[in-house]
Amino acid sequence: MQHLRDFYINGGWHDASDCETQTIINPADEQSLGELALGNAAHVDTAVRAARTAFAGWADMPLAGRLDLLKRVSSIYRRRSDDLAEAVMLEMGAPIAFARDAQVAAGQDHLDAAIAAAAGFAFSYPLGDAHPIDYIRHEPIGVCALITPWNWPMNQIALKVAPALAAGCTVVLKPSEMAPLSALLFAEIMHEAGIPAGVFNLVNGLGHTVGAALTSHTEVDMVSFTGSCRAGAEVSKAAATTFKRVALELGGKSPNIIFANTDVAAAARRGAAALFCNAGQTCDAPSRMLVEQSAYPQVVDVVENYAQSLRLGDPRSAEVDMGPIASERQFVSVRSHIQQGLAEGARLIAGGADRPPELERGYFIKPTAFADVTPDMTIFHQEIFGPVLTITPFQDEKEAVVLANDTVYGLAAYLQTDDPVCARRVASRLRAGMLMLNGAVQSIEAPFGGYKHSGIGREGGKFGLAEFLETKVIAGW
Ligand code: TXE
Repeated sequence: MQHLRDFYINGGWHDASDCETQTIINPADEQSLGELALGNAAHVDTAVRAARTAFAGWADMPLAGRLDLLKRVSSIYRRRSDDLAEAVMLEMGAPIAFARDAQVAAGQDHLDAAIAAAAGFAFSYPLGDAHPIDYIRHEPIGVCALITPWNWPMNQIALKVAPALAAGCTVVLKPSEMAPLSALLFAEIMHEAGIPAGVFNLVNGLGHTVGAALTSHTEVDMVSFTGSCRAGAEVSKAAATTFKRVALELGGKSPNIIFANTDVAAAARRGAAALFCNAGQTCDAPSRMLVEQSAYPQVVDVVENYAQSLRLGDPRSAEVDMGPIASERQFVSVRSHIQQGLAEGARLIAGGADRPPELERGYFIKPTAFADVTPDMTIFHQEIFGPVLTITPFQDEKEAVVLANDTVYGLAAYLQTDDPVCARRVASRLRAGMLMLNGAVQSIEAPFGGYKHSGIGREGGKFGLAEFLETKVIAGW
């Protein structure tokens, strides 16, 4: 793998071979994929200053010029999709078909959606007839630090880089230190597209060093972060003293309410499939299934059969539905949640904490489901971020809403019912940023983000673009 010991700064590859390194581990076989250079505050400073110097020219470039460049990025990204998919598979264990058709494809979709959103965005306009002298301009906020995680690496990078650049901002990207391979290919793509020096920079490193240096740097105007609530809180605190704008996309424990009046088997299967895809490592996964009592035994049955039918194994194989968990740290954490569920008395209906016997190496966890999970249990509340589904019965609509909202998170909520009046009533009572009714999936232009501890701000389409803009009024225009 090229560039593991380089950072991309000011339009070129910056040799970082004298830095400390971290071994990148393939979660499917626990073997080394290479040594990644870990940057420090001095590298961050160099990258941020390059971004600051480039800002005026990039922000002044007509929108069409910025979008032409992003279109070149999009077309090179398309051409290099197989390389990106291979990198995602190696670094975080996604099965190759899923890596290509979901993980890398999502990045492509976000690149194209950001271009379309910016092309149709009203960056300036008179305030209105009642205020003829006031003119509104939305201007790029400045230098942005973009900090991304390992679970959907290309999705999250494209979802931040593309709108930031379209808005006229310059950026320093710090990808996850656990999944840096696809990010380095992304920097190669930016370089080949001809991104002007300093507009896009990448520094690899750890959260408490490179991440912290970015969030406290006086020349950074905004931090857009996706990751854990723990790190999100640290980012907010570090950013506060220099009054940066902070956008946070954090965790979730999203409820999936299934009423008995719907096609219960289809709803249960769909819910389980959505949770187990990407081995449960998706922030808006429907990880808490809430089921109307009369449909409960049937749902438990369907989930049990579905979980047991999934094929776990080598992500290089086309015959595999689920790969390993992305890292040893996550592997340990997910297994301890499963053990906790057992200790607290939840009924294990599929999977468990033991390694699958046929997979001695790699961070594999069997698709796991617990029934009879009650709100006093830890697994009902904590984000597990692995292939672990909980199922809880409810008596009526009122109890379903109370259970669904009984969480510090508010990212997504899923609702299955054949009664449209009930669907709208319940949808309006759920405290979450994204509501999916009867298997509908939000469009790529829709706002992505959550209430409560799930974060601050929205990504995607025109909503994501707006996060990177300041608002100015010019009176007397
Ligand atoms: O996340 P971290 P981890 C949740 C999920 C998972 C848990 C832990 O529940 O089990 O978080 O995952 C950078 N200042 N999500 O430990 O540490 C870090 O280097 C600045 C949900 O891997 O938050 C990496 O680039 N940056 C989530 C990024 O934050 C810091 C996706 C994510 O790492 C930092 C991932 C600091 N002080 C995990 N500390 C989602 N919302 O999709 C860390 N980082």
